[in-house]
Amino acid sequence: MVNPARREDPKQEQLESRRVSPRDARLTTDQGIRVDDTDNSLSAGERGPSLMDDFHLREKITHFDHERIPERVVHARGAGAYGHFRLHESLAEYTTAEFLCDTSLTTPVFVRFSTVAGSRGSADTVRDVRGFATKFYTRQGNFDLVGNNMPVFFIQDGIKFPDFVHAVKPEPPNEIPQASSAHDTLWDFVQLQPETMHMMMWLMSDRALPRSYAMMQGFGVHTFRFVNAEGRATFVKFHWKPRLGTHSLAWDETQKIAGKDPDFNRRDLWDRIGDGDFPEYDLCVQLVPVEDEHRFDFDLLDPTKLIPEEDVPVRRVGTLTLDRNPDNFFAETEQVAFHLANVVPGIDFTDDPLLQARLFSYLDTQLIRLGGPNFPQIPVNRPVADVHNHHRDGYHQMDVHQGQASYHKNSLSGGCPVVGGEGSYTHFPERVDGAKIRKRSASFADHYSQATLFWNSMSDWEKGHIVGAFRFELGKCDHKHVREGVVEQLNHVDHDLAVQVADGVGVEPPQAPAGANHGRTSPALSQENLGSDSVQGRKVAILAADGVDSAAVAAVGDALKDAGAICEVLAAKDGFVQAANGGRVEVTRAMSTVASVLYDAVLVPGGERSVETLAEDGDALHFVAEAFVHCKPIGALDAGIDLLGRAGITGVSSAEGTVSEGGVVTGTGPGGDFSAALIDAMKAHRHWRRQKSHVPA
Ligand code: HDD
Repeated sequence: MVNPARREDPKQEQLESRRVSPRDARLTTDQGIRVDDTDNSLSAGERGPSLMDDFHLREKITHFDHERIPERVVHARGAGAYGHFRLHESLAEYTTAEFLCDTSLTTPVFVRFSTVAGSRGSADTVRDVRGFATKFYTRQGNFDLVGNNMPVFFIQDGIKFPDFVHAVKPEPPNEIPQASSAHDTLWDFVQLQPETMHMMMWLMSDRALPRSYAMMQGFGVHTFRFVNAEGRATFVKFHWKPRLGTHSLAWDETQKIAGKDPDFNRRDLWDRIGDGDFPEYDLCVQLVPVEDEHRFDFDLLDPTKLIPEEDVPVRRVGTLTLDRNPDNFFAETEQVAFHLANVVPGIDFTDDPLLQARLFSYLDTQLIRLGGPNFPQIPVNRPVADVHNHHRDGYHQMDVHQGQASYHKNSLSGGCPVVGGEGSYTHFPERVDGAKIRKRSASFADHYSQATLFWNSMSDWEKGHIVGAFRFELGKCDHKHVREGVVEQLNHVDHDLAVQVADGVGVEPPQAPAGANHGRTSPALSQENLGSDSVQGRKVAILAADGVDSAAVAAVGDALKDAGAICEVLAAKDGFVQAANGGRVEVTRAMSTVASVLYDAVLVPGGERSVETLAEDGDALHFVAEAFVHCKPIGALDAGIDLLGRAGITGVSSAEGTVSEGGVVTGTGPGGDFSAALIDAMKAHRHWRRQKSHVPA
């Protein structure tokens, strides 16, 4: 479904000529010859051998044999979408990049979200960094912002990337564990490479468990360089801020979703776009004048550091809207090729050593993955800007280049294509001077201050989740010295953190802090401060059985839908349930096909017979109890309140009217009050302070 508000989209127009529909078509070979039978091979007699004459058989099998291409060495698992970017505030003072200067322009984009460690078929909800890669099809050529949902990285120098990736990927002897960092090699790497500590704090936080791709931030990570029309440079960090707020799943929940619906995030993105509930993000920049390059207590070129938003404000300059699902996963999402070196005039690199290695790696990897140098001609990768050069031939050349001369300079093609002129890319003439050395800059040496800043900035519940994550991951490590080594590193971040982790993983807690905690915080880092006022796209399960109060289902359901939520009625069987008033309530899904982990909130409407039936149903009781344990908003009306008690949830109010406490909303009668209170509870997304509950689920 395309956003009807969009008038023209040069990328979609370009793709249209490549789209192939089977409608009204006849089955043919690749040579266009109509096929009379595709179910039986050509054979000599009914039970005789197949014949080499059967070109259709041979072609069909051969193509099938060659269907697979290598998966990405990292970020293999992903989901993509098209959209557009609108600029609200011109950055012409800082950059000549046209799409960031002209507020009248709409730039088409393709975005691919991904996990990092798992294979193509791995589950979406693993603990991992999420990739957030955006290809802007600008009129000046493609600009790729290849970022993550965390603002820092594991290592400072790209030469360590293969080491890091080998450590985090499944272990060589048995290829276990899939898509998980909870194993010895990763933590062995971490304990010996303290520059990982800041990123490990992020990875152990809830940021690694996004509820939805529409509810996570994105970051360009590196410091890039803007260059304006006068040639003046400004350092820039790119951020994406989701309009729906930044929200996460519970760790226990993610593990269960990995079995119940391994495509959870992919499906969520697909459904949102299909339903017209388009994910939106603000593009934000942090700008640092070159004169201020050395004013920070860290190096701007160090990708394990962020610039606290309290130090350099984040300016919202434009909005990205994802509004079209791809037609074909392989053709588009699998074949899309991002490359950090795809920049347009006005955007340039810095000497960040991680960034520099990436400039090599992305082009290199596409050559093996996509099979040759012509991958930029694959439809999803093709710029909307004209492409003319003397690159020729190679596997799968799609263009038919005319003319005699494929070299520069030439007179035979009139000197074309002409080099240079207005709008050409000019590299920033940075002055460089130095001896060839292999040595990390002393300005990269502090590995702990920002890890401590992150820890200090967390709310109590976030700290609890981080400690739990470290305990889980280290608890999976067989080697005690690895666990000890990590605890020792954590003691440099924060003593209390190290003691709590040590306590959970059978390691002697450190006696004294390795250094004093600087006590600084950055409130912008805490998810406590990153909510939104919207319940758009949140999924609510309404539990029902025969005898349900259909008026309550309709009233609360309508209020939730008006607020943008999605309501699904769940019952023991598909079809419908008989309402208390004799009518019917349509069932969206049988409860056995779903689970509470696939919903954001639960509603138990009244109707005594319905509640009695649900109370006898283990699936229903577990549904409510589990939602409670995962700190989800729960609404219960009239007799429905009893079901909470039967599910082991104690201390629930049975007072008259609407009562909302800790995300549990009870009501007698589905008045406007109740719906409003439930929607308010849903805005908080989760009521994490509830987590000390002892409800068994
Ligand atoms: Fe990378 C893919 C993000 C460091 C080498 N990377 C890849 C993707 C994302 C990132 C989002 C998936 C793109 C897609 O959807 O197709 N990578 C990052 C970020 C990094 C980073 C934010 C640090 C700031 N990467 C990094 C380094 C190297 C690579 C240091 C190598 C020196 N990355 C690759 C790669 C991949 C890749 C091997 C695999 C598939 C691909 O490129 O197209 O070249």
